[in-house]
Parts: sequence; C-alpha cells; structure tokens
Amino acid sequence: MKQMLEEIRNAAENALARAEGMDALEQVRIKYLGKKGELTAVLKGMGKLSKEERPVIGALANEIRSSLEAALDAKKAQLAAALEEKRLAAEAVDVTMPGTRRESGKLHPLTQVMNNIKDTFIGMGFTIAEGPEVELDYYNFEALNIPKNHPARDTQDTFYIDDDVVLRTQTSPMQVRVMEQTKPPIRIIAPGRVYRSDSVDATHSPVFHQIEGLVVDKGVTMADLKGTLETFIHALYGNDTKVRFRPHHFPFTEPSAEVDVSCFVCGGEGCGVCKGEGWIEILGCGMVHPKVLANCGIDPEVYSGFAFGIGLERIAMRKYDINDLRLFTENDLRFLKQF
Ligand code: 2NM
Repeated sequence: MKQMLEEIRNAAENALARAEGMDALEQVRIKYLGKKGELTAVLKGMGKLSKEERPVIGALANEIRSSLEAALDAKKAQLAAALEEKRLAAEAVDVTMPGTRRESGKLHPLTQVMNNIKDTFIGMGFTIAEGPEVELDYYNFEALNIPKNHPARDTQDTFYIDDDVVLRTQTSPMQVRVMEQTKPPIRIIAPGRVYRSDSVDATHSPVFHQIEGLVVDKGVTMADLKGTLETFIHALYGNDTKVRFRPHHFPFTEPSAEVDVSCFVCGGEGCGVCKGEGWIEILGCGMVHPKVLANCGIDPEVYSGFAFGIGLERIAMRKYDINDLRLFTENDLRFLKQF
C-alpha cells in the first residue's frame, strides 16, 4: 500500500512536470486528486487495512495529497505568470516606432486667395454679406439700373430659371438687398459664385467668383474709393505697386472706372504678362449711381457711396501664374498640391 502511494506520488509529480497548459494541469488534478482519482481510490480502500497500518497509511496519503495540491497550485501560478507575460509581450507598443503619417489636405487656391482678400477688407472694417445665387431679375438687373433692353440681359449672357428668376451674374444683387434693409453707414463685401452663359475655355467659365464691395454714408467721395482700393492693392501686391484709374462705364455707377496695377512681373517696363503695356487691369469700380441708391430706399441727396467688383479667378491666375481657368475645377492633385 505504501509503495502504491509512493508510485502514485511519482506518477503525479511527473505528469505535473510535463503539463504544458491549464487544461493539461486540470487533467492531472482529475486523474490523481479528483473524486474518481487514483489517490482517492486508495483512500477509499483504507477500510481493508489493519488497525496499526491505517493511521500510518492515512497520514502518508494525506501528506501526499497536500504536497500534490501545493505542487499543483505552484505550477498553476507559474503557468498563469507565463501566460500573462506572453500576453503583455504581444500587446507591447514600441513607442519609438515612427507613426503612420496622415496627410493633411489644404485649402483650394481660390479659397486661399478669397480668404486673403476677405481678411484685407475685414481689416478695413468691412463685414461680409452673403446671399442667394438664384436671384430675382429685379435684384440682379432692374434695381442696378440695367434696363430691360440691356445686352447683359440677353439669354446669350445670362442663365434664366424663368422670366423673373436668373442665376446671378454678379454679387451686386446682394448689395441691393443690404441697402434695402440697412440704414447707412454701410461697409460690406459680397463674395461668392456668379454665373454667365459662357462656353468653357482657358479664360471663360460659366461659373466663377467675385468679391464686390460697397460703402454708403454721408459724404463718401471718389477719394475714399481710391484710398480704399489702393490700400487693398498694396496689401495684395505690395506697397510699391502703382495704381491707375481709367474712366469706364457701368450702368450702376457714375462715374465709373477700371483700375490697373503696375505689372508685378516687369514693374511697368512692359513684358509678356502685361503685353507690353506695363499695366494690368484688376477691377472695376465707381460711385454708386443715384438711381441705384434711390431704388434701394436711400436718399441720394443725403448719402453717397462707392462700389467695386473684383474677379477672383483672374487675381488667383496672376498671383500663381496659372494660364488656364479649367485647372481650378479639374481636381487634379498634381495641380492642387502646388499651392
Ligand atoms: C463692379 C464695378 C463697379 C457694383 C455696384 C454695386 C451696387 F450695388 F452698389 F450698385 N455693386 N457692385 C460694381 C461697380 C461692380 O464690378 C466690376
């Protein structure tokens, strides 16, 4: 009996040593210490032993049981520690590894130029007025002193939704809306998309962008117009840029002018960019026509104002030396990444 017990101990210890995982360990426990286990079976047979033998064998059996239980617990703890170590190693993060770089996008060149121009005018105390791109004929033409028979109204030039509704051909209808609703002083810019019925080529597009400005107050003169636009142009092209006002005609301003800047490529000498002129046209402007003020409920005997219109695409094309309008809308990353 004693020998049997020692054999069980040996077999159990060997099995324990060989057990490689929690499942194997549990199998060992069941095999030797379980209800139907080998050690349990021996203990169950104790009844057949003599009075003298019983306590000796009993004590030995109990000693083996607790020693096996202890060994089992120790092995269990060892296995658990090994498993934990493995898990931690698998989860380890190498903080010295380079990260995966997320490429950031950037603003479209037209948006960048638009933001620059807006900032310049905001710096001069202007606020931004935005409004509908689908406009009433009244706001786009009639209120701006563009009569029914004016060539700008031809279906060749304007997109009509119906007889009274058009896609705005300029952002000035927004200025009419502001003048109708606001008592002067008014100092706004109206940036946004405008539409003309043009075919697409390098310099024409049926959709483009304008920034129009409007100032209305008592005593506003052409000198204010010139000072404001010179400040804007110097911010855009540098303080050395010369500015020239050339008489022109717009139905909504009187007098009207076009503004040229000294060529920023040759400085006025004459080159390919300015076509030998030394000057480049960049915007149109004028004193708001008294009829337009009156149409908007502003008394032209009390108030006067100036207005101007800037084509965004043209400015951006000059700034970045872009020779084809279509590049702005083709979404070619090779183009867009340059700005
Ligand atoms: C231009 C040129 C000159 C202009 C006029 C007005 C308004 F609403 F006040 F009458 N807004 N914008 C204007 C004047 C626009 O664009 C080349």
